[in-house]
This record gives sequence, structure tokens and C-alpha cells, in this order.
Amino acid sequence: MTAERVSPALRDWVDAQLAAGQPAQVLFRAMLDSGWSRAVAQAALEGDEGGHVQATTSAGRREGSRLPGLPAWTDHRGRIMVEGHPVDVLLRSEWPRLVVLGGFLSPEECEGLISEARARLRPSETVMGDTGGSEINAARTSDGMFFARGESPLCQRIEARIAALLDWPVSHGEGLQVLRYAPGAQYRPHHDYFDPDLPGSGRILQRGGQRVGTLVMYLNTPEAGGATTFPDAGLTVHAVAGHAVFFAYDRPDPATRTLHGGAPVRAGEKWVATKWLREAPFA
Ligand code: PD2
Ligand code: ZN
Repeated sequence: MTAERVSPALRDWVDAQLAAGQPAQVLFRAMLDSGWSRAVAQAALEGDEGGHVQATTSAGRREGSRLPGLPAWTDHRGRIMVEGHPVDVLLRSEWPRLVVLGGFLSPEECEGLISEARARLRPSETVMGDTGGSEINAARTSDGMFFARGESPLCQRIEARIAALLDWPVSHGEGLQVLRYAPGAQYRPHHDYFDPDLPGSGRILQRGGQRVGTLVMYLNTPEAGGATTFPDAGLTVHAVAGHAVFFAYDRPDPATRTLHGGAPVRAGEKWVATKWLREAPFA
């Protein structure tokens, strides 16, 4: 662990920018781009002028370590080509670090994933913090299954597209998970990272380290309900077939504003595929 101080010069700069009406999240990003750690940037914004702040995460991961993310460039309509496949960047947010993508999967790919997953669905489980095992939980009332990484040609194609889009190796991804929500089913707000302070997390973190990003891909359009919500950011992403939402978190901390949930499906079914990215190879 190292400690860094918010310098008076940084504090003065933040004060001047805030007085000029710059939004806090823009300043936060500017400080990161200038090489300040997240802890210092946050402390500077919170007016924590003189105190020492931790410059490493509670999981011990270095601040400023690389994160999966989109290339900064798009064409003038927000389109990027990923392995010959056009993807539309519909929304980009800095805090939380999040993008909404249109046309990430084709209709054939959505239908293909559903048909490969359907017969293997089981009631979804959630990780138990005390043991690292999993259990059926009222907070998550979907059915789900996991593919092994690279299990089918379709999984391989989608995994290669995700790796190219986010500049993150296929080896650092968990296998694709497919979820089906029936009417009334939901996934209550949660964080996808593992809480390093819970006793069960140690065992999980041994395999691939922390999760650092989540891509939720919508495989159909529910008749009503089923949006993915980000309560700390006031964001709602509608579930539309082929669209996807990606968000990254550089540390296991609610300050990443990545709390998110699947709102109850009100009519029809909702199908999604989720890809979680780890900081190290997931074998
Ligand atoms: O299905 C969703 O919208 C959703 C919401 C929250 C999926 C996940 N989390 C997930 O798979 O982690
Ligand atoms: Zn989640």
C-alpha cells in the first residue's frame, strides 16, 4: 500500500473548475487522465485536502491498472467496425464507465444462443459471501446456464468480437452465461465484483482475480419491463434484441457507480447473455 496526498495546487485547481461550473465527473476523468489515482481524484473532489488517502484498492490492485473499454474513436454517427461487424455506440458515460451498444449481435446470433442454451437452463444461483459457494436466492428469479469458454463456434465468434471490441483477451473472460426471465422475474440491484472482505471471495478470486467488467447482451425484446437499471447513476437501459450494455469497474467499490439490476419483466420473456471479464487469465 502507498499513500498520496491531495496537493494544495490540485485542490485549488478543482475549486476553480467547480466554481466555473465544470461537472464533478468531468473533473474526475480529467484528473485520471493526468495521472492522478482514483483515490486522490475522489478525495480532491470531496474536499479532503490535507489527509492521506490510500492509493491502492482494498483488493490490493494497483490504481491505474488497465481496464477493458471501447476505443475512443467512432465515425461521426458513433459507428465502429469490430471484426467486420458494425456496432453502434448509442451512449457513452464516464462515471460509471459505461457504454450502450446497438447491433452488437445479429438476430441469427441471438436466436442461436437461445437455442443452444434452452435445454440447459436451471434456476439461477447467486454467490454466497461466507463460503464462495452458490445458492438459489429470491433476489434473482431467472433461469440460467453457463457455456464453457469457446464451447461452440457461435460462442467462439461472440467471444472474439467481445475481445476485439473491449481490447481484452479472450483468456481473461468467464464463459458466456445465458439467463431467461419469465414474467415477474427480476435480478435485484447488486455489484458484479466480488467483495474482497467476504470470507468466500478468496477462493473465487484465486481463479482469474477480480471481475473488472460486465457485458450484458440482450437476446430478445421483452413485451414490457426487464430494463437494466443503474440506481446510483439514474440510468435505465432498455432491453432491445441485439443491443448490449458494457460497464467497467477498476476496483470492488460502490464508488464505481456500477450498482445495477434487472427490473421485473412485466410481459413476455427476457433473454440475456452476460460476459464477465477478469483481471487475469480465467482457467
Ligand atoms: O439481465 C439483466 O438486465 C441483468 C441485470 C443485472 C443481468 C445482470 N445483472 C448480470 O448478469 O450480472
Ligand atoms: Zn449483474
